[in-house]
Amino acid sequence: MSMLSLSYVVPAYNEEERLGGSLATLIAYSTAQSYAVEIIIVDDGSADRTAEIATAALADLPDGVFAKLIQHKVNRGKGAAVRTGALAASNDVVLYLDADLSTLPDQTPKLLAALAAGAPFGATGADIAIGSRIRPEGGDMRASQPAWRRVGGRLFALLRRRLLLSGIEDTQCGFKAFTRPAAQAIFSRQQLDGWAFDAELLYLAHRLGYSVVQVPIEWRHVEGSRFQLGAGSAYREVRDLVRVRWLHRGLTSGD
Ligand SMILES: Nc1nc2c(ncn2[C@@H]2O[C@H](COP(=O)(O)OP(=O)(O)O)[C@@H](O)[C@H]2O)c(=O)[nH]1
Ligand SMILES: [Mg+2]
Repeated sequence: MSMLSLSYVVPAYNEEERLGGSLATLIAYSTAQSYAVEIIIVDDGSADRTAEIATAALADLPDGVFAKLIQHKVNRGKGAAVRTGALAASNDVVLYLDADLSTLPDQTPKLLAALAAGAPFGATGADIAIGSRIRPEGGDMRASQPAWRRVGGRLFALLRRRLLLSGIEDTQCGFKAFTRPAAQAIFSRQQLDGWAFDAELLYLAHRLGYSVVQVPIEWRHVEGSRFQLGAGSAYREVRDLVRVRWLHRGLTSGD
């Protein structure tokens, strides 16, 4: 594929403080690339001025950069927002990233280089390239996390490895790229709306026979997390993980 085009999907929930600067950075990065870029912001039923800020940031786009804002009427969760954006994306590669730019857009070429669609960047033929925050060559995210998240993260990873996927170190990194066919096949089957959706996507990829490459990326801890883990939401994540296999029990790679 010679003319690559890329769709970024940015889930945003109550991001009025972080989104404006992030979009300016993303647009500036995008306009400096040789390929066309589409930015899809999904406002997930925010109660603040997220949509207004997105609209302002998108008002005057440079050539070669396209954007749209999609709004959920009510808050449905990061998984739902990413699904909405990915299914609305129209370019060759779909890449989602966090609104706080924990992973900066300058990490994009690392994922593109790993994808079949990234031929100009040196194809190795993967269908999906996922950022990994804990590879020795990249940064290690764990040290910068508060203690309660390290413990929660370890429990989640333990469960996830036993229940779903053992070969992937960091399923939860919010920086993942899909070729268009893989994105269509996987996001159309995704059922989880919460934080566990990343693990579900990778499980679907595995079951559908898509190749996944883990790519070490740089990551920074950004304050102002929207991630709240009360007992109720912790229960939901664990229940979701347990449900993934069952939800997709009928699936084979021929589907
Ligand atoms: N759609 C949606 N996105 C969310 C929700 N909570 C957080 N996000 C988004 O998910 C991404 C990561 O959130 P963030 O608060 O930075 O998480 P953390 O850095 O992992 O603690 C950001 O783009 C958020 O706007 C939610 O309930 N719904
Ligand atoms: Mg963050």
